[in-house]
Amino acid sequence: MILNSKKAYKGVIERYKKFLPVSKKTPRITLLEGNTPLIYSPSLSKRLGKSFEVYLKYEGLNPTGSFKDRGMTVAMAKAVENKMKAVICASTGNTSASAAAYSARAGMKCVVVIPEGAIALGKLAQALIHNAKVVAIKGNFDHALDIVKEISTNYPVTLVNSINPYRIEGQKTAAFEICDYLGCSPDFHILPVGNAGNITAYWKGYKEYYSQKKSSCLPQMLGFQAKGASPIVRGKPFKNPETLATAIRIGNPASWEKAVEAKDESKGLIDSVTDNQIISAYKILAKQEGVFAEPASAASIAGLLKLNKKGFFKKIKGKRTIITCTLTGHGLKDPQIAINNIKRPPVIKPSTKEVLKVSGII
Ligand code: AN7
Repeated sequence: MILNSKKAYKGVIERYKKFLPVSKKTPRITLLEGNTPLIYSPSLSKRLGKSFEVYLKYEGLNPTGSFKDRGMTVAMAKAVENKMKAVICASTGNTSASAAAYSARAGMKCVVVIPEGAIALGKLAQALIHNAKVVAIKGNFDHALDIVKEISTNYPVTLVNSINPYRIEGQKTAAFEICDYLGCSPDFHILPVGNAGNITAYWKGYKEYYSQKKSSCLPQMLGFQAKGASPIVRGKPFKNPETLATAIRIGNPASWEKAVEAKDESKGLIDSVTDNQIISAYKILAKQEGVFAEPASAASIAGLLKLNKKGFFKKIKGKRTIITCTLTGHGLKDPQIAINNIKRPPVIKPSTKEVLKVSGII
């Protein structure tokens, strides 16, 4: 590192190396991911009631705009350490953006296989500009994952989907950050579930911190799938998953069993939310909190609101209840969804009077 200030933030590998499968020899392939803010949410806290505190873990502020960077830094560092020359992944978008950026950083060849027409524009732009070899298939994410698994088994290419254990290792650092920030673990942790790597990673992180006595309790894990792509809730794979939250349009999650384990061990739940509930939460976040997260991320908030309506969160006398919600990706990833869900601005004559009239200043 050129700038060698002791105090400078150096990314998740360096910060949490004691908890990660790395050594001094492991190269720090980093874009300074992690260290994302845990933002207190006044309006959501108010909705739940007096003794409740809701916090947003805003992962959209990672270098490529999603939580994937935490896992990718470790997966890429290990691929370089193991002298690999190429990586491959299937993706609903964010994994490909992250893999492409970290590959560029590492000087690694990167191949990404995506479902044609089902990737948000920002994510596709990222994969392309970082010079990944992008291949679109006439099929969905699940087909793409089958293909890359087969290729990585038979050819000298490292798979960087979350089946790669280093991805989970890196992603668990988000749970560490939350405990470090709060000084304890939250009572509930809510997050979207797609391929189910992240819920697996958070639960692993919370458990490790607890067993190392870095936190004194464990949260209940509450995962939310999109209704049209909710295989874990239904108990069987979806052949044709459908949701406007394309990031979690997954019919047969790779970490299915681990997600169920996280739910059971933590006495939590995995439930689903409709696209309408997702969009409603997406707008609440943007309008009332000033936080722009992509639709899949808003599934956390849609889940929070759904459970709150049902009276799930019980007030405990003399105790505050802390709920953390992961916002997995930035809203700018999918500008089209935003445009589709707002009123277009009026186009008027270039006159001061007209602007004053239309803008409601007078
Ligand atoms: C914004 O990029 O699967 O349950 O290929 O991009 O760990 O899969 C993305 C998943 C949630 C679900 N929110 O996380 C991919 C991909 C956003 C995401 C998820 C994804 P997992």
